[in-house]
Amino acid sequence: MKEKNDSLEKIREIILAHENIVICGHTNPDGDAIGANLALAASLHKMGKKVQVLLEPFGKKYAVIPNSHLITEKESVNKAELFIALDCGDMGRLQGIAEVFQNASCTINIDHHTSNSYFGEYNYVEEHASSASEIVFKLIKGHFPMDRDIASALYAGIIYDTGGFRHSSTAPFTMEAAGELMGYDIPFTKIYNELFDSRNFSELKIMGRAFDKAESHFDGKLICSSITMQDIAQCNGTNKELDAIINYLKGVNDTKIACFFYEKNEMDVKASFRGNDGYDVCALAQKFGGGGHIKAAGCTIAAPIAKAKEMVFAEIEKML
Ligand SMILES: [Mn+2]
Repeated sequence: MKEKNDSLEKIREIILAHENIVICGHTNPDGDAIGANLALAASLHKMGKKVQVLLEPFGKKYAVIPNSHLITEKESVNKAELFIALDCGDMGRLQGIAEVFQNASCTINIDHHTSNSYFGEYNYVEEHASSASEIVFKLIKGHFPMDRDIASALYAGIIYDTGGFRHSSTAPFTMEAAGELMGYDIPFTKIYNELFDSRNFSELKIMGRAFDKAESHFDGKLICSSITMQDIAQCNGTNKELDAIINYLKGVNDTKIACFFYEKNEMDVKASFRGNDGYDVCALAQKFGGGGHIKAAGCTIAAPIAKAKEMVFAEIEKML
């Protein structure tokens, strides 16, 4: 039931035909959303386009991704000539400005989420692509400007979404792209270390708390943990410091599915899921109005943590 993609040539043609462009990554952006959006923005900026890139505030480790000065406050964007959604599975992830998207003269949706709803006027969705950054590499390579900073951003996005070339989405083309990007003399060791091996002290403390609270269910097939607003406050941290936890939960021997819950506010709990081979956590997330990839997905549930866990566990029990 997937809809048809437009060609990359068509996408380039549409971009070239517009001068004022808004580019928007998904809410609570990760390394790929930031890398892909800043790379495309910088490339279009270099071509002389007027570009506004929308990314919500992100953790300190992503400061290694260049060109964040191109980011605009979303409050200042109320109309768009061309609106490009990049690394967003659906309009609900457009940072609450779906209305600006819908009112834009022209829209493009470039993404790699399995659950993508083909919500653009023009769409390029490659669910097997390792990252949105890999797609941006394909889009601009040989056609739009590339330089060391753009290459650094794309490399950061690719390694982030592949977990450092580990996940099954890593393909020969992913390595070719990364190899070509390295040719721009990018600080690849620094990028890797910043994204995967550096953290604030508060993040370390929150991780410790999450590991201490980890629970094993269904004979160890499900590993789960949760963090409350109180936990975050007691560790002097923020909810931008929780990204790494889920991957450690997934790494426990014999785990089939890992879940991590945190309190976003008094009303909502954010749930993240990781699945090992044979377990489709995108389908799980979609049951709660979320989405993502087959092996990595998430959703927001309007319930206290205990209730959200109960609802999610009931669905997981059916999957195991
Ligand atoms: Mn992505």
